[in-house]
Amino acid sequence: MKYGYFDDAAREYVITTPKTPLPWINYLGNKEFFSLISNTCGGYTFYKDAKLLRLTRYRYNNVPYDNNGKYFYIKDVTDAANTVVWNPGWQPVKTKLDSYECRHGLGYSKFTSSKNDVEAKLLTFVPMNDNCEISKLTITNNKNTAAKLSLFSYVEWCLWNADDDMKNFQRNLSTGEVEVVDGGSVIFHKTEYRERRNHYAIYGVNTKVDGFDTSRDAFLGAYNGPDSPDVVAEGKATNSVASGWSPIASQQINLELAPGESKTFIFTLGYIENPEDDKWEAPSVVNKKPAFKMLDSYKTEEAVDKALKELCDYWDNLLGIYHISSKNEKVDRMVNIWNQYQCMVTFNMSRSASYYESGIGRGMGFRDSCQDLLGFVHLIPDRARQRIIDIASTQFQDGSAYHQYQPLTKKGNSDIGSGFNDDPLWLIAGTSAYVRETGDLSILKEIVPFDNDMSVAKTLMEHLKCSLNFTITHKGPHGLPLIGRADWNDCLNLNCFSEHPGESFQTFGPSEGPVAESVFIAGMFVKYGEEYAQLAELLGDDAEAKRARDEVKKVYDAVLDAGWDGEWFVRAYDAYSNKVGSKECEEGQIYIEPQGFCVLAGIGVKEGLAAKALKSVEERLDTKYGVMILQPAYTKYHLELGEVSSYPPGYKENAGIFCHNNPWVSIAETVLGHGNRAFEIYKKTCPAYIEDISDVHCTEPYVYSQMVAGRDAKFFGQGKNSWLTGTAAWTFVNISQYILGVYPTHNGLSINPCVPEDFGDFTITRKYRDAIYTIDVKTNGSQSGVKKLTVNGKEIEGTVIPYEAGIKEYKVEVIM
Ligand code: BGC
Ligand code: IFM
Repeated sequence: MKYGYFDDAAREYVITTPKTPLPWINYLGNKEFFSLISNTCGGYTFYKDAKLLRLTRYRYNNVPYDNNGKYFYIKDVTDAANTVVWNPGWQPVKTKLDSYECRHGLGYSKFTSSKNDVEAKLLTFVPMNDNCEISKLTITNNKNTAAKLSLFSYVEWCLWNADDDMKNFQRNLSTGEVEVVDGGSVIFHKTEYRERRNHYAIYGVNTKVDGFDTSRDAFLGAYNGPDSPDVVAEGKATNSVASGWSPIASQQINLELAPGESKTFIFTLGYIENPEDDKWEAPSVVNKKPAFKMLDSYKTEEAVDKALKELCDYWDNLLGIYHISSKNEKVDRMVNIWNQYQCMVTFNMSRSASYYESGIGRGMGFRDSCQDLLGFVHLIPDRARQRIIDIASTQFQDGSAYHQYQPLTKKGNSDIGSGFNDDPLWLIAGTSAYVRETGDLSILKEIVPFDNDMSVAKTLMEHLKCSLNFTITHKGPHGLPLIGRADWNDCLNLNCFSEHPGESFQTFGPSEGPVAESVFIAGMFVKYGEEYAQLAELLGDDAEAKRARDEVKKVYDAVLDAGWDGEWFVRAYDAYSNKVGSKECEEGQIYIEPQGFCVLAGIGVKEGLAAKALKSVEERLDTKYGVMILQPAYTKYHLELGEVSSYPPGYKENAGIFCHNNPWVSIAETVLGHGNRAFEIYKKTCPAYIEDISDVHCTEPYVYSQMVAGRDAKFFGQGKNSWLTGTAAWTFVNISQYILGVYPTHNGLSINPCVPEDFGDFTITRKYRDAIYTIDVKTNGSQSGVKKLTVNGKEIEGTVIPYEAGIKEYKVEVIM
């Protein structure tokens, strides 16, 4: 069952009922000012950092779902005896609407709904170059008679630090301050200005208003929720000026519309940071100039339409960088629009703010952001460059790294600390992808601090060396890399039992240990050790390249010696040197991660083990909704394994379908030339292919979720944790670089598709460095192998089109 449809021409997903199984959201903002917005106008806004600079409040884990948003109430008083109150997004009043539509587009959302012949059209977006969210609301009277309406706006301020806001009531119930200007057309949220004197927020509308409220209790009534505000019921704002408690911004606009008449209002929710000079001059007197300048820029419809066009042009440009045209509508839709869009959202959010991540827990993840980079580096290489340097700046001198950092401060988060032994290698992955995309070797020579301390800075290449050496110097009894607190699988905590016998991970948290080893990190080391060697060669350091390759060889051999279980790769060795993910285990005999990653790194290909491992995946882990992370699911808690076995069977890391590592297996299949199987795996978790089962899948049909419940779960096939997941980047890497086969190497683009037999011919346009490649592929019903490659009329050997500076257009013909 579906709850909407894709409008590819508009690049929108059109939701046709507000009652989606879960809130289906969108992200607004591309730089520093962001909002989350659901299909019922729920959501919240922050500046740079969802924890530290939160503008509006949201109530997580509340009932009903999706509690709090930025709302407009329309009160139709045309017939005084039968007044009706409704919202363009249905929530919070939930009056049954006569029509409803929500269009989530790239950086904007549009709502069109109607009740009793009054129509509301709401457009909301964050403009490219301002720290504000614009809401343009047009109300049209479709009645045969004049309509009398009152419009009320509503946003609830968060007192900046979202964590403190939820906990420290003894203080924050007394800190809220507002200032009302222009009779209520503009409301200033000045909380903390007295103390910090540098930032405030505003909510303004481009018209005179008939009243306002800034006290939540006055607007709602002390015991009401946003579904039944007193002020709306009374039809009269109270002009309340908040002092402490819970400040809000609400305006009342009364309007009379002739039959067929429309009126448009523009609301601006903005964040202002004063220039440093202003800071100490006038305590508690807000410098209003920048606020009025901002409001002025969006006071006309023309200005708003122009800003929206700028946003759409920005996306046109970005999405022109990799574009496919094939007979597979769903592939085109995901590749050209939604998968790349999700990659950009993960660039902005990492794992911080979604409807599943509160914005106050995780910030930017070291491994997460490095992997996200693989999916957006071609879109925004300059920002990717800065991101790599920011991430590397949180690394320690021994190569290990803070697992997470806060986006505002860019400093490592010491509550979580380090000890995830895969982290260092992801920095090589991200940097290598950046250099292959751009050819910019200068990044490797940038001086980058360790732990943000410039007194201990070294070049980025030295940082990568520390990453490599970290694995080299942290190996266990089988010559395999030590796992530390965990590797990619956060929940595989193999050292906790040894340090706290009898105590669970939930009590003590995972710790580092001297013995437990990871075959997955071994796979990573083989792949990224080689990528490191190539970077060393580009810098002319052949000795270092050789050293790296010698080390890779040792780990490769260690995997063959101790990491092969007969039919598949072992997952790990625990703190007692017992195998994890082996036929010898009672539960959890096979894990997906080493099968995917070892094979994509090339391990066991020539030895004939790779194909066996992938066959085992197909036989033991595959389901109709995707490939499960492990089998058989753990039915009881294993102290020696940690959090993985704390989940009920079928959920999350305990035998869920972790979408993130499905593309690893699909890529691994392309390494073996299996186009049919690679694509079959791609399709199973691909949002566009599972749109029809939205009632089972539940999360948004236009983006990937972190997890789909596995076969052992009660709700097999149900998605959770949509949007912020490395799945976005890895599936884009899979489809764009491996299945469609356009892979950036240091010397130029390599074209080597691996598609299903019935995929048909296709054309890809790819901007790469400063040239445009038009790539026409004739597949001839074949799954893999390039028979002939012609570039600008000349046939070339191999699959790599040598990049030559100066050539701006490459016309490429591929015959498979
Ligand atoms: C996992 C969670 C786990 C957490 C622990 C996450 O990455 O998905 O299941 O609770 O890590 O740190
Ligand atoms: O690898 C992690 C990631 O960092 C956060 N989400 C879950 C993954 C698997 O545990």
